[in-house]
Amino acid sequence: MDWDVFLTPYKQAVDELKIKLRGYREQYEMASQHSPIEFVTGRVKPIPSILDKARRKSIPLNQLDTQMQDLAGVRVMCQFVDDIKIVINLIKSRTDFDIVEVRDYIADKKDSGYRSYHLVVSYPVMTIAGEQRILVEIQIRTLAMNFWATIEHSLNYKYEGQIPKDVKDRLQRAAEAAFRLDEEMSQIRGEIQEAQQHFILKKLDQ
Ligand code: 0O2
Repeated sequence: MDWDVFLTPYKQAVDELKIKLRGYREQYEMASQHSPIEFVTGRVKPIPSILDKARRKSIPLNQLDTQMQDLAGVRVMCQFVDDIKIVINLIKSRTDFDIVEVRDYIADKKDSGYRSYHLVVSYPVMTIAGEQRILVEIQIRTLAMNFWATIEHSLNYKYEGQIPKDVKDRLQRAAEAAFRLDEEMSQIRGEIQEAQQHFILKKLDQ
């Protein structure tokens, strides 16, 4: 298997989607509006991780393109939980790719404590041989969700998937704290917006 050849369109898809999604942030900035997108990252899964996941999930290497949906991954970070819905709607309204699957781990968090909204999209990459459809997993999450997931991911790596019970318990508590942080921030934001509205109405009265 020539990995470079196989993964080249995946890299192209990640690069293009990063530019497209970052473009929204620029537009909100230009309009002096709050951007629901804080920042965007992306990666092509490293070959050792692909081989590892293929082994774990019994995916034949010749079926990676259809069976492994996150070979190409793009992550969108938001400040507030409400921003996630806005980003989902922006993505759903696009006409340059199709959504093929949705996994809502925010409404339905994983046992690990993981929260994030996943959209799998079929993205057309224009190759010299014509259009090639590439599956890309777009993960949308708040900064707090991302903080938790990043730490949990590195612990999983460190303990090779066998996180000790006491660390797991701590991670559960940390996940709850991250959830509460998101709630507190949403409330603070709501109060700020209310105060701003009040201020605008008062000015109009004058
Ligand atoms: P990496 O290193 O992030 O590239 P599965 O892999 O079985 O959990 P599936 O069906 O492949 O699930 O897709 P799903 O549920 O969309 O999850 C794939 C990706 O979501 C993972 O990629 C992680 O990025 C993220 N994710 C899912 N569950 C967890 C979790 O419990 N903790 C953290 N930190 N991230 C999670 P990979 O393949 O793990 O690899």
